[in-house]
Amino acid sequence: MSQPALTAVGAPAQISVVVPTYNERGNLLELTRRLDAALEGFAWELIVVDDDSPDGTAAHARDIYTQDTRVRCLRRIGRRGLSSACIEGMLASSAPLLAVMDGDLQHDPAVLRTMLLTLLREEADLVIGSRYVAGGSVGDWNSQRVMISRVATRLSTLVTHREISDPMSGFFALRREVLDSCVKDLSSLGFKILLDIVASSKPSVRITEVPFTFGERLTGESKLSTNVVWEYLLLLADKLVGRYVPVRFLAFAAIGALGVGVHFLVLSIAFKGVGLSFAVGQSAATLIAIAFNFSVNNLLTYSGQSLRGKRWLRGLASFYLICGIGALANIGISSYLFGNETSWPVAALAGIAMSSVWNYAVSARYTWKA
Ligand SMILES: Nc1nc2c(ncn2[C@@H]2O[C@H](COP(=O)(O)OP(=O)(O)O)[C@@H](O)[C@H]2O)c(=O)[nH]1
Ligand SMILES: [Mg+2]
Repeated sequence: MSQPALTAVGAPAQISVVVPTYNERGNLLELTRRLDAALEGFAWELIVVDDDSPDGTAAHARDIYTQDTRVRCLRRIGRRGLSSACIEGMLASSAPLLAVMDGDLQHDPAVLRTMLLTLLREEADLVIGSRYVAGGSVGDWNSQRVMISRVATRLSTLVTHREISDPMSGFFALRREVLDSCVKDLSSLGFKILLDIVASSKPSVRITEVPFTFGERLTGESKLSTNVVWEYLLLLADKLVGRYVPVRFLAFAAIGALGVGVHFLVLSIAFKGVGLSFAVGQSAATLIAIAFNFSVNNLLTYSGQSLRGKRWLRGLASFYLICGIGALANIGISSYLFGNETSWPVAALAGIAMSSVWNYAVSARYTWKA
């Protein structure tokens, strides 16, 4: 039986511009104005995805909505992460065309118009605003940042298998189908959402680049954190081997190996240096190594959801408990194997593997609630 049609209210958006924000209050109004001017003739909407910025960006976006209902806001609590913000913003849209750009006006809305026209002329499925094709530029970056960007671009071909001059760009537009066909394969780690999409999309997706010059930030400051390099490596690792082993587990295991180093350092200072008993030294080393592992995992493995303040203390307590049970399981399994004719190194390794997987899986669930 056919359903009665809904009464049409408002024109549907043809294009959703997704803008991830963290402390961009001072830039939003001007961004809206410039989009309005640049996208004249398009039915557009702006989806601001704000990670609960302390400067009140989300509340400001809602204020702008009262004057211009094309401006919407998705506010995320207790989360950080540019890629995941962009993905969730795009998933909150129903428009056939999507674009992603920064909220600080370093990406010129006039270039966005060119990108949309390219999509509408059916010349491509994904259009990248590139700083590295003829006519584009990074603006006034220092030589170190240019060098890092160049190395990262070179590395990216490991996962994209395509010649793209600027796969690290945060400025691009695409057809919804491109996102729909790869969204379940996205890593959503770190800052490089375009690279994630290109690496996950089919070779048949047509990609072109249009030049643009990276502008000056209007107000506020860059959030480019010290974690970018680490998060970039996690993304590459996830794209290369994530299908076989969770990349977070690899990070967790690598940090665990560093923890062994910390353990020996503390033990040798306490036992050999200060002259405490072995049992006391070993206990102190164990407690410190677990705290070290917790802190580093909290910063790196779980950088998008790092625990702070009271939640940090509660997390540390749960991590002690989990690792304690893991150690008992380790001793139990390895002793059992050793008692059943397994050679001692193999028995020991099996115990370590077992407790690592336990510590990772249970702390992911209870300590970081990943
Ligand atoms: N939602 C969200 N947006 C972010 C986060 N980090 C950065 N952004 C936004 O992403 C865009 C690019 O970040 P920006 O600091 O300008 O990086 P830069 O241009 O490379 O210096 C800006 O609009 C930021 O506000 C984050 O953790 N969450
Ligand atoms: Mg910026």
